[in-house]
Amino acid sequence: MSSLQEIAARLKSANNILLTTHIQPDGDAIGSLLGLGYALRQLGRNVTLFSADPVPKRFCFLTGAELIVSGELPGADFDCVVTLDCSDQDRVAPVWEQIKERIIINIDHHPTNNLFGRINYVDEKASATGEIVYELLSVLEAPLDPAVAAALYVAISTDTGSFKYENTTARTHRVIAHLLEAGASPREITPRVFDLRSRTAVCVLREALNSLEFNADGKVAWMALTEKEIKLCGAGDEDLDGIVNYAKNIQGVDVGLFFREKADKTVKVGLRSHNADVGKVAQALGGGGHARAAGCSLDMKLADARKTVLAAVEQEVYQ
Ligand SMILES: [Mn+2]
Repeated sequence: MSSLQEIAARLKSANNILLTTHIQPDGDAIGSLLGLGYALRQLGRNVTLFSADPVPKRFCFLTGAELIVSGELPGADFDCVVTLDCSDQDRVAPVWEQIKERIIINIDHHPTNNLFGRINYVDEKASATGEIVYELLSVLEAPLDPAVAAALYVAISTDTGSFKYENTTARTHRVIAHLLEAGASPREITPRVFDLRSRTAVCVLREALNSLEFNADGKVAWMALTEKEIKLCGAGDEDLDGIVNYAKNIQGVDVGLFFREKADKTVKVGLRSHNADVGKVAQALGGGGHARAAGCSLDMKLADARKTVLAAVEQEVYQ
């Protein structure tokens, strides 16, 4: 494993740097990208920010979000590529062929990281990649201005579920304290990132709640949406984010499930739990994730997917 000092030295000597992150970027992906991007620009480095998928709307208010290039990788000759929050090559699949020969600096916090970079810095104890970027900036002696602070605040607050998940540590709060001192404003950020919902998202949530059912003596709650229902609401991926938590957070429920029929007729399943190891269940069904947050895709009819997953989950719950 490399050190942040080594990474800082590389970044200071590189001429043309590409910063990129994973497909379907989340708050940690975008926040880390912007935070490191600005700081390197302030240090006079030539930096390109790239995300294969567009920046989700709720992060577009962040200063510099419009500078993130998405879609096609601009054909410049990068001598250094930094991947942020990516556990393996698949997470940067759309550009992997174009970047694989470059010096890749892999900065991440996923325990499953396969160290695909030439230089790897993976800190499993960090709540978010944004927390590592914060440390890298202090090694780089980059100034923390309000824009950098806001970007890193978004990275850390989203990956910790607003400081509620078990990855939240004392170090997380110390970093956040510095970000607030540097000008990050929860009052500006929270409504945009966490609270605001599009009408489409609320419409599709209503449909999902309408489908709510319980199994295993109320220990399992599940919701399901057909492709037709999703289409009628005009909902996209972003609108379906977090719906599964409404099932999980009902009193007496240990496991919440959300089944979603895709256009290709496969069924995407989100699994969340308080105690049961749903990661194990998802893995047995060809998916993956963490013990209390996992997912899988099943190539079967919605009703069959429901039966299959419910049977596996019930076995886990009654263990
Ligand atoms: Mn992350």
